[in-house]
Amino acid sequence: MSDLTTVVYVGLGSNLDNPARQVCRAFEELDALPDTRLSAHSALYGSPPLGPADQPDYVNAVAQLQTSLAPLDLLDGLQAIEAAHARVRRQHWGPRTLDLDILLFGDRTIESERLQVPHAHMHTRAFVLVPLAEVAQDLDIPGVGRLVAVLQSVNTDGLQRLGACTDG
Ligand code: ROI
Repeated sequence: MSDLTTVVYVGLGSNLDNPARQVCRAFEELDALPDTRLSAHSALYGSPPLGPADQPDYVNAVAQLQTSLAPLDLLDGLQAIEAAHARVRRQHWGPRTLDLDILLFGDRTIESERLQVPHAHMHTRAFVLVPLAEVAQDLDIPGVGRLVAVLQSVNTDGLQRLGACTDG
């Protein structure tokens, strides 16, 4: 295995089928991806749905990975984990069993059909930025600015720190 050189941040979200368990299992599954290790993760956060309000609240978190995978290979791995969790058909902006989004891939900017990095909406979403700040205090979001500055401008109403994963 080559050096795990790139630091990647992944946003996790779930609002179906015991969301906290979905997210906690996903931490372990991320750590088990080839050429990849989970180096840190945030606490779990409860957050009201962005988008249609007639869906359950979400559990959100952020994982920090070290990987030697190429971006699209990592994306394939994340999509395989999502598929393994998905028992419910997804609607656009509707409820989901597990969403895994690549937020940042080292300091790279990526614009391809399958992948946009930095994630297009990350800098407006408290449920991404607040857990991200737990695992990356002093980060620069390419094209956006410093995480600590961006954090000042987002509305954190309703975001609730739920704490760590528990066994079981
Ligand atoms: N809302 C919240 N609070 N958390 C999410 O992870 C989330 N994910 C989504 C949409 C439907 C936009 N809303 C969300 O994909």
